[in-house]
Amino acid sequence: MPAEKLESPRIILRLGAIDEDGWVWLNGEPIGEVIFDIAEDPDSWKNPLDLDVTDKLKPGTNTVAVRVRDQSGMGGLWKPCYLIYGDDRPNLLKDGSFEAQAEGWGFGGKGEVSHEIIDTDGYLSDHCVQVRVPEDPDAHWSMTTVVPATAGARYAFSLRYKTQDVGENPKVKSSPAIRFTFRDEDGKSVTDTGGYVWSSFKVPDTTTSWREATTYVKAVEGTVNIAITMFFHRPGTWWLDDVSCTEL
Ligand SMILES: [Ca+2]
Ligand SMILES: [Ca+2]
Repeated sequence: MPAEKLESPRIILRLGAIDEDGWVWLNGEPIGEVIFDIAEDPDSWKNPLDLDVTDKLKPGTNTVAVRVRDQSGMGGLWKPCYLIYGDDRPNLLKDGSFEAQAEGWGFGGKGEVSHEIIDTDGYLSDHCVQVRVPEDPDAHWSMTTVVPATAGARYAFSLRYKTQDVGENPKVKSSPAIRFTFRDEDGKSVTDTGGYVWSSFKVPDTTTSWREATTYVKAVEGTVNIAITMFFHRPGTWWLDDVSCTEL
């Protein structure tokens, strides 16, 4: 822990996901726990546990201890863990909150899809995007944005979402799918294949509250920016908010 980083106004220790129960200590002091409760939160085993460690870290080496108890299926601490520094890691997206009416986004799609920026029921805010995808295997919705990036750096791309009556698309199983294009100054792809890197989220048909999904990418050699496109092929109603891309 470099001493200057301790001056950050807020420091969060993010434990990627604990499957299922977990207890966490920092330098021997208990700082948090998560107890899996299927009625309370059936997804806690795959979601991040964020612990505020502002004023709890010291310069130099700090020791984090995590005890995990698994009682069903696979278990463990199984997603990347890292520190998030207050304002040091700004969202690279121009407007991922949609409070500025989706500045910096390009919208697209095929078929009778529709979207609107609604001013009710955003995630901890007013605005979010509401998307409707019809029952049509050829229809889809897409949203694209571009973020500046540094070759070799790792990035977390995350969003909040809700769904209602989302069904299957017989042609496209992995949806929503996220496409990353690492580009040079001319906008050309710089991956070995000259193509894309794909990721996807497994999302329930209907959610009762906002959920979070996160994926990670590493910018390849020669990257100047990353074009990020989200594709929604599954029919139904989607709400999206607080889309972010941060350098880790
Ligand atoms: Ca388990
Ligand atoms: Ca919002």
